[in-house]
Amino acid sequence: MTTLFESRKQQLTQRYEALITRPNEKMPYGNGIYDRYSHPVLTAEHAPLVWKYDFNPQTNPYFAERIGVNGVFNPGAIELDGKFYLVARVEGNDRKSFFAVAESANGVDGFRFWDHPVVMPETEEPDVNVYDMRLTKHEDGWIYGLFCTERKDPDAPPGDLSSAVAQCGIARTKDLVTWERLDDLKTGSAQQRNVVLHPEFVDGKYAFYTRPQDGFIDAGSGGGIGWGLSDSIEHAVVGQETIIDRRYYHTIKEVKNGQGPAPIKTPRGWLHIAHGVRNTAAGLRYVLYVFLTDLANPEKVLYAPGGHFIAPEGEERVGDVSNVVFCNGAIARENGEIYIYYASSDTRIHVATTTVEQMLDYVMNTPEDPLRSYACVQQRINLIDSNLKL
Ligand code: M1P
Repeated sequence: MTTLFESRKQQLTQRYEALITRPNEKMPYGNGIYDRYSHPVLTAEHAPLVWKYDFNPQTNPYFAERIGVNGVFNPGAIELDGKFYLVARVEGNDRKSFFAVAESANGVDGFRFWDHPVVMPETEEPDVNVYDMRLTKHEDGWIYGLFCTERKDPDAPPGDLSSAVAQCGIARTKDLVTWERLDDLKTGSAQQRNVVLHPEFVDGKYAFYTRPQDGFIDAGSGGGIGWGLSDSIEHAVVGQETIIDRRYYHTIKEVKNGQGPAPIKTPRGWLHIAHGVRNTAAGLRYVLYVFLTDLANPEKVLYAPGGHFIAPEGEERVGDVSNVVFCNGAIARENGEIYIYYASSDTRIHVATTTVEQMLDYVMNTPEDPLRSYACVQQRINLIDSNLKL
């Protein structure tokens, strides 16, 4: 007679394999800028069963879940030897996040996690939580992973068990398996999140995109996406941070913003995907936007299309932190294809595909935000009138 253990194990294994091998189709129509897909590429359900269940019938007769996975989101992304790798943020039911690598042959479906999560070494000051890795293939030959390391605020008053300090952790690897942890980045800011390493040396130094902020949640006086140089990567220090992409009143990045993946090098400049945050009666709303910076001076913005590039749609709008899209991973292939991995509502991961040509067309031909309703109407009338003349 089949035991409960055996039948549950068999059913769940079949369901898991069906999920991993499910084809993912391009959604019809698109917007001419990128294509969305019918299914997320990674979800909590993609976590291998051996991560969650005790497979021993003696100790787990009900084949019950022992260590749950709550969400899989905000991945770093990289192509190695023609394969697509995501270093996802996996959040356990216990709210702690860790990193795990999933790989796919085509970048849109078939993502399967490796057997073991990443073992990220700690510094002398242990991390309480780590998340949101940005991967950079640097010209020095290493693959760097920069991520947020979060620890309890030592200055929080007694009883305040929520205040935290966020800083930038730095690790490097050659194969995504073995990671060498370096010193956390030092800057003049009380808190840092969304720090990204530029792929090339600038003036012979390591260059960082930063996001200075006063509080754990509030950007406060942190004016936007910052930029700074460091002599060393092993003991990285950014002495001077310059704001290169500011926040503005009544825009999609009014409350805060942050650099997404490492910028993509194109013939016309560095292509940046970033997130912008505004407040609403229903809470914060996170959308993605794009800008292009100068090839020789990556801190100089050349084009900045107004408005959002990707905003949460349909099921993307709902999750643990609803009304959020967030991107810290993209893959630009030699053939000009770009795979943008974005997470929705701190819950699951999607892909949008486009090309360098389409993105340059978007970034160079979309008007800037004119910052006032009257000016927006003029901008739209110009478009209408030139269309009606055709
Ligand atoms: O919950 C939305 C996002 O909030 C933070 O991003 P930011 O620092 O820009 O506010 C991060 O915790 C991120 O992981 C999360 O997706």
